[in-house]
Amino acid sequence: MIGMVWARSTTGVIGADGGMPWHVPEDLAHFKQVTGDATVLMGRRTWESLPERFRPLPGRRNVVLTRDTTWSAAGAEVVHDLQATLEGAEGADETVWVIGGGQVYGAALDSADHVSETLIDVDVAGDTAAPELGDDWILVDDGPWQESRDGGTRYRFLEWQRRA
Ligand code: VY7
Repeated sequence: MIGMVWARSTTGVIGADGGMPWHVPEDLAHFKQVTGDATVLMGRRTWESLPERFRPLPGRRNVVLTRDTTWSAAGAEVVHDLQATLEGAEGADETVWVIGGGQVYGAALDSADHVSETLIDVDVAGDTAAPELGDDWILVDDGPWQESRDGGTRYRFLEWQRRA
């Protein structure tokens, strides 16, 4: 299974200045639960965006995509070929969660069969967007709007699956 997990504003923004421009701790807990003990695949910029004490993301195999053949980081398994990595995982019946960012979501979209989306009800400026899910994506679960205990920002969880 190749899944993608992201949080985006209702206006489509997933990132600004190397971070996520809102504060919703419930989303971080959701992200941790969704990714479980699976492999997480991220771009090098997303790796750099994680707070240092959470790198690598604990309990998960952390795979980092970069074109830079000199790049390395403790706890990161470096790959340079996204398609080969995803095909290898599918062949091995391994679950991979693509966790960002914008470039990697775009490149992995056609290989993914599941998207776990958090909608954040904010209108913020950003420099990174989530890809559009086309007609071949079906909403299989939509949670209610909830209010964050920390600041009251509204958010909801959606689950999408690619039509078989
Ligand atoms: C943000 C963090 C940011 C600030 C402080 C802690 C959804 C997210 C991602 C990726 C959130 C982040 C964290 C939270 C998760 C913890 C580690 C610390 C863990 C995504 N819906 N939300 N993300 N972390 N792809 N999709 O990068 O993270 O999982 O252990």
